[in-house]
Amino acid sequence: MLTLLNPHHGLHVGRQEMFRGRLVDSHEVPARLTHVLDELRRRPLGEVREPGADTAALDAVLNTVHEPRYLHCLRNAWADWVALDPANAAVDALPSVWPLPHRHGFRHDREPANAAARLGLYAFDSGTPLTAGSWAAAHAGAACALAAAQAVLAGERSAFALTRPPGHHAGPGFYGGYCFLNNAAIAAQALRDGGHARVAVLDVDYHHGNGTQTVFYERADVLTLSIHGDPRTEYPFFLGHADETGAGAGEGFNRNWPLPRGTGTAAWRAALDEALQAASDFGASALVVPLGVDTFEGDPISGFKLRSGDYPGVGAALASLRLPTVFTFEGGYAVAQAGVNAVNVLEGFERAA
Ligand code: SP5
Ligand code: ZN
Repeated sequence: MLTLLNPHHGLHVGRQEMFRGRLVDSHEVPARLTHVLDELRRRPLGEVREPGADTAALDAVLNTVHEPRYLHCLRNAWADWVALDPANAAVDALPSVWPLPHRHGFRHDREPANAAARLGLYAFDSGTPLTAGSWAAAHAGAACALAAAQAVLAGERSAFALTRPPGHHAGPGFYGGYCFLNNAAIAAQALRDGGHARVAVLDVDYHHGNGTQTVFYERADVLTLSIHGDPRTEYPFFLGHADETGAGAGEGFNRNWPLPRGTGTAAWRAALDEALQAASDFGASALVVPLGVDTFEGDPISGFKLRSGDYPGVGAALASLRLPTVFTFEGGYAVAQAGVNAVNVLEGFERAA
């Protein structure tokens, strides 16, 4: 399996995230990725390459998945944050005021001139620190996702976008959940643009892939599937229920498997089998897997009970679809085990492929 490595991931270093009235240390740290890379060097699965610059293609796919004003805000967010007050350079940018939906009367069509307030228009939580290098890291990560899709379009059976910050919580015009640009949606869109008529996204991260669901919710050409902690008790709380099945032309092209905290391997694998069947019934000709390993029993912020030894079987099950497949690296906060767990999935996929 070809790996597309984000050489600039380390430019995004969140210091703190807001959690229950306190700023706590960021969970989404650079070492998550370096552990995966170290494990890939111990158990090589193929070439590890940095993506070349395909600026025009990247701009095109970014502008399809995300709104221009959102991209503009993100690109300039750090400079604007520091311009607001030079002292801001010493702290991460976090929002603290939000416009609730229109039914509450707030407007979303005007961007505040105040850079801190502006973040509230685009961020849906206060747990996603935006730092000096966040845009550079996320943008280079999107290039990895695009390059992974392009490699698959050129004939690779599979490719792995090894990048952070992660992406599956980011939507057309919003960031959150440690995510800024939706790498999985970018890969899926690139596969569509490259000629795959039907693309399935099967999200196995512990958290609901709300961003990806929202990007494709009214579309019939990309089936979005997510297995995750039940949003009644688990982040991101406000999306991810089983009755979200798509809208308009996309009706019937979204499915969710919310599972209770404490879910173990057997029940999780049963949901995976249903999701694989859905992808197969859909007639997908390509697959994108937002690969979070925060389903691991030792994850500090999650509640499923998968063990390291379960992950090769997860990879083998994904390979059973026999589709060209792009993996994007998403969550997984048991940092020291993230490498073993992620590479277990990929190696299990490779062996069964
Ligand atoms: C990509 C991804 O997995 N994003 C997950 C974002 C979860 N953010 C909310 C985390 C809540 C953190 N709880 C802190 C517990 C401190 N002991
Ligand atoms: Zn997650």
